[in-house]
Amino acid sequence: MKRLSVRLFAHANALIARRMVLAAISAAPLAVTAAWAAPAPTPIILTGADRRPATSLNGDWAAIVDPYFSGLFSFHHHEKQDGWFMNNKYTPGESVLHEYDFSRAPKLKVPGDWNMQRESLLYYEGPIWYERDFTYQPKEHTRVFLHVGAANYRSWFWVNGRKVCEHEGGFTAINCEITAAVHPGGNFVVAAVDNTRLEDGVPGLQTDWWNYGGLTREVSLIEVSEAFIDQYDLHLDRGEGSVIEGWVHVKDGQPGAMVEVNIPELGAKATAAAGPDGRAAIRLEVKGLERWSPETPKLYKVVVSAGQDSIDELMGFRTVETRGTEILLNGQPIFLRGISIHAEAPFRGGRAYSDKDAETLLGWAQELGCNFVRLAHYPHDETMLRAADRMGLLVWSENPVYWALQFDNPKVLAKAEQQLDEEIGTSRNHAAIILWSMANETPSYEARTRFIETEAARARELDPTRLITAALLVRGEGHTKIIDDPLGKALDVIGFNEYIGWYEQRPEDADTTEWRIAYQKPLIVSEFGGDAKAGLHGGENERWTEEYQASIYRHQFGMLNRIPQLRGMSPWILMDFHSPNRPLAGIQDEFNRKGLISDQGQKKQAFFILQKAYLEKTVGKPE
Ligand code: GCB
Repeated sequence: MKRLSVRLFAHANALIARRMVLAAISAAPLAVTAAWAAPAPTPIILTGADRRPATSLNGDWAAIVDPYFSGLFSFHHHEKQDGWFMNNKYTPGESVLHEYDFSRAPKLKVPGDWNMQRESLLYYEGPIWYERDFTYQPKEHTRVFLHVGAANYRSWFWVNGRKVCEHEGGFTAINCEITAAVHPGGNFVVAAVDNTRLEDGVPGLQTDWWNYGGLTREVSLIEVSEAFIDQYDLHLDRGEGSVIEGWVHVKDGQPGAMVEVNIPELGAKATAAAGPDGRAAIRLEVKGLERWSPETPKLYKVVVSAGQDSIDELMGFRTVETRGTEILLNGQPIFLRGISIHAEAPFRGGRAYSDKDAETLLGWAQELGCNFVRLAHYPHDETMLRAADRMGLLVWSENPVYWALQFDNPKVLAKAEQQLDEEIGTSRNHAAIILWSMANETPSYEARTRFIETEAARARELDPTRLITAALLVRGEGHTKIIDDPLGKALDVIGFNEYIGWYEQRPEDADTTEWRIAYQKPLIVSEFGGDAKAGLHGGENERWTEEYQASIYRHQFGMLNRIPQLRGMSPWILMDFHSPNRPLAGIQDEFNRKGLISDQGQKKQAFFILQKAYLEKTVGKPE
């Protein structure tokens, strides 16, 4: 205690908090150690978390780089979480953790990946400890959650020395209840985030994007009442078109708890009682509804309430379905003029997380003439989905089942399903999302097919109102390409990636390529393209030039127009993005250069080629 009192902490409040923990340690050292190391409850899924009043914990967090993860695993037994932090907790100056003193540690910004913040962390793959102080006044009958927009890839959280949760998966939100861990005044939160790639991870070891680590999205505290609305689903009924239906789930409510959904602008209100499972079925007759569409992205204020709890949502209502080889939006055939987008921040690089990032990326997509974006290759930030709702861009949302996973490992399936549950559970009320994509370019064999069929069935069960897709690989050589991956059976819409003119053949080979497609279903070409360094000019036959990339695009359109069931496209990709797989010095410099726009916002020739085709509607089926 004496030594603690002479140490300087950033905030006096935090000092008090730590003293209290210290006092507890001296009183009952074993009990506190257990609280620090004990398995923590799993995080919950919160729909509309960003619509709740929140206290931001963004900003500077103290950060300690711990490449051997000694803080979590001791040198005696690596299988057990009993490392330095576990055994001693974070008690600067008072434990054997003399070296691990957050008050002296440099800072990292949250939200933000660590790779782009410090040169020495550019290639870092491993654990980093984060710490931040906060003040809090607990309120009666109020529960509080630590909300983390995303932490890549595994993460562990403690509040005032009590472990509050663990999570795996780098692109979905984490909500840890911390009600029992906080106290009045100064508190502190410690997070360990580890971006080590795992053989049994989702994604696995290989990806064509940078493995950005850290607390990459916003962190906040969210307060709710004792019984609260954790998830809800409201959507326009496909059949009648004048009924909004769905459900609201009340967590820890009394049986029969009353739920209300109110859309003031439509004068529509419904009340329903929650069943024994906490779920209340909702049905609202609506008159004069203006449907959400890319042309009219109308959003309504929707108030969802139960007892003391209430959320103000902003939602659009539309239907999406297939009929034969058509995709129908609000009952009308639509062609998806799209572009693929990574969650890479324009200009500054690194992970995108802000409204401004979303508006820049989606603004470029609109300028290109898009009505559709493929948000590859993992669930994007909530801000991106809100922006898509607002701006009227249809969305393909994707889970990170990418390339080779351990498809025969049931643990991997469980991880993929958990991420799918989180993706659908948090973003199911965005009118913009029309497609859930199960996978990208996975090799066709039995275990893979079973794995993704299982996922697809789960997605359908969770959300029967949207279409299920995946980006498939194409078979065939020369001028006949074949799409017959058995996974196609499980999909509503077939996506496929092809790189004619880049990884194979010449751009002009597209002119004479024919497609054989085993499924009478709508088709989306979910990727095509090639690399070009912005500002590098030369002949059409010179690889890496803007002219070569433009030529790939030009030759694609005729071929695509000869595929009668083509219902959309999302070429690869809107903007150049960091990838360690792209080392070519002077050209790629660790960027995948297939962007139509450079990472610094320079538009390449291909941007204007695609823009013209989209604006003049010379590619795709007339709607
Ligand atoms: C693909 C992948 C995408 C890559 C792209 C490329 O097929 O789906 O993640 O970045 O090709 O540039 O090779």
